[in-house]
Amino acid sequence: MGYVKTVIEQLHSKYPWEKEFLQAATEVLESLDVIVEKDPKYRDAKILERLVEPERTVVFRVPWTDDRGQIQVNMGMRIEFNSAIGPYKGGLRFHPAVTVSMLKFLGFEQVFKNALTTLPMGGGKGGSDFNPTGKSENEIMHFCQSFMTELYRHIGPATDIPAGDVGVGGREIGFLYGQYKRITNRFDAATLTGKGLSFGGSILRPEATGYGAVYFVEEMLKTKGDSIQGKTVGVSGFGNVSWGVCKKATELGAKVISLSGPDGCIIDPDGIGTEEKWAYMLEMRASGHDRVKDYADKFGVKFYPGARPWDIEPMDIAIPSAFQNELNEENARNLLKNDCKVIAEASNMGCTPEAIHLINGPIMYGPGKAVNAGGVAVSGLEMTQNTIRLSWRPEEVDEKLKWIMKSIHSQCLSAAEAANDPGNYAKGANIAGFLKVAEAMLAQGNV
Ligand code: 2IT
Repeated sequence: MGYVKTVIEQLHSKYPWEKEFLQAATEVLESLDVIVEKDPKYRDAKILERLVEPERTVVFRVPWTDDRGQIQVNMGMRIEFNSAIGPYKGGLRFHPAVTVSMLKFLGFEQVFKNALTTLPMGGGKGGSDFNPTGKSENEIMHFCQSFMTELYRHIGPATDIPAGDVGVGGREIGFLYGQYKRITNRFDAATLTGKGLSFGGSILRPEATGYGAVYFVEEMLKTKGDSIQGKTVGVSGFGNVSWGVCKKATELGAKVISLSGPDGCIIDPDGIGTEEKWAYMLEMRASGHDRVKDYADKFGVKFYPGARPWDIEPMDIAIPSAFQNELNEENARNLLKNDCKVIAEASNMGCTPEAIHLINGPIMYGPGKAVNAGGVAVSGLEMTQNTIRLSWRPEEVDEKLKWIMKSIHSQCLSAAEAANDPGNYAKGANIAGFLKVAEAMLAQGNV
């Protein structure tokens, strides 16, 4: 049996309950077929078997007291997946659905994504099943402090550098950093990224994932002699990533018509394109209610309870920006029917495998690990600024972000071309990321 197939089968029999992780790993491994079957060095060094097993996983208890004085207990975790090319780097997700499987899928994707950024960062991910919805600021702070009281011993500027993800934004990073500094008595700014501007954060980090995604889409369209100008864009979610997409897509002349939340979605035919609307998105997120209906009430547009934005109005570009598997086969079929040109995942693993199977080819498909890498890339720039104790100007950071997204785009295209599958960004991203990590692993021996 082929090497890739063997490793996929081993993984399925070893961790049959880890659904999301198996989904992510299978997708990546299958696209490495062309590379690893023709050169025995990968099989001899057991590179794939090592790649799919995290270097270290820390699981811990997070006890805290809520506003009523009741004791609460959550699960905390950090998965240090791969440090071949740099210290572990990746976000923290606070969400009630968080499991080992979810964090393993995110950590695994992060390894390849970080390799694509051109920066020296390994991959990791962490989080908790803590549900931030409806919690007071006091409860959030106490939870973050308790979480860091264990996490601090596993992280540091040369070891592991967490950041935000779903449920963890600037406010949470502030609380986490404060507790880290208090316990260690060190101002190690490069231990966390996404910090506030007043204590070592980078300009443009909040915008970076969304801006980067739009830059990537612009590069994709450019290969067809097209551009984002005048296009209709559908977005899901209403958090940090969606906010950045709305701002940059509008700036480049597109119209963003949708947002979504756990309660449903909204369609704004005038476009989510004003400072007032963007500020309101931040307000909705900060409220902790986690519902998008508020936008419809505020701006007098239509709310669709329980619906996803993909099927309601035709869109030229679909940018899932909320969660994994948020665009399925049926959504993909409708997008195809409505003549959608680009589907670009700003969320990690935004599309289901069945959706990807349908769209990759007929529609230009950008995988999360390439499209959303601008976020972690600017985190890398934040670490550098912390290390050299200097803050770059907004134009400097933006220029570096643009350059990195262009580089990721061309790495994907070149790798896809070399694999005889031109235009397959998903395959190209996996191969280009793999080659960088595998080379470092081979050079460093069996560790
Ligand atoms: O999925 C991601 O790349 C992130 N949540 C950002 C990670 C980071 O370290 O900035």
